[in-house]
Amino acid sequence: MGLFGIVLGLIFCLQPLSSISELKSVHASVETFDWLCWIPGWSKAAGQVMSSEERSPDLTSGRSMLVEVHFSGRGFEWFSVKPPKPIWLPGKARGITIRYKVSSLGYTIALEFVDGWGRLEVDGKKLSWALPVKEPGQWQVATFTVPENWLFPIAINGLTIHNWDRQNEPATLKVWIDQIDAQVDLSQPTCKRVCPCRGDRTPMMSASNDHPSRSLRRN
Ligand SMILES: [Ca+2]
Repeated sequence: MGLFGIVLGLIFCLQPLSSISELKSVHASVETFDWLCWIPGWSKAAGQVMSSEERSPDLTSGRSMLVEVHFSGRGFEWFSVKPPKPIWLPGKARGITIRYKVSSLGYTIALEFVDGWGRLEVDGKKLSWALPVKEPGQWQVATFTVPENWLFPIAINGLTIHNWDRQNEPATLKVWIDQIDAQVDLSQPTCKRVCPCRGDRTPMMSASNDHPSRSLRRN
């Protein structure tokens, strides 16, 4: 179990049962990119991942992850990066907030998820969210509202960048990604499923996130 899970476990253990139901909304920083970058996955485009000194302007310290993708201009290509392990979000994830900057318009940058049954797609639809890019070269902060009908808990499983709309254009795209936050609902029924004090084993419990940069704060 990673720091994230341990802290959550302590919160659950220290809460009297009568007050657990009041602990409904928790806001957590689940990935800062201050200490490590994600790892390249199965990709058709060439590219690399590196740590960058740049950071989102709403943060006062730390680094970001820079993904550089080289599209050849010879058809559909993609580049994927993944965290060392899926980042499981306990309870019901309500919102995922991410900071990012993209060097050019016209490309798809999608945050990928996996659901409680380990599925990457349901009914032919990928569990993903395409980051809205308004202006190239500008940091943005956007929040994804997680669909109510997903099977929880869910995990953040990576990022895929592709050139569907610019398949014939050779180009290098740079994407900076900074801190990801999650808003999760830990109401009573879900707490019963994940509370480590009771020895329950759930997907959240079995998937650790040993990331030293993860921190937790309660609203
Ligand atoms: Ca950072």
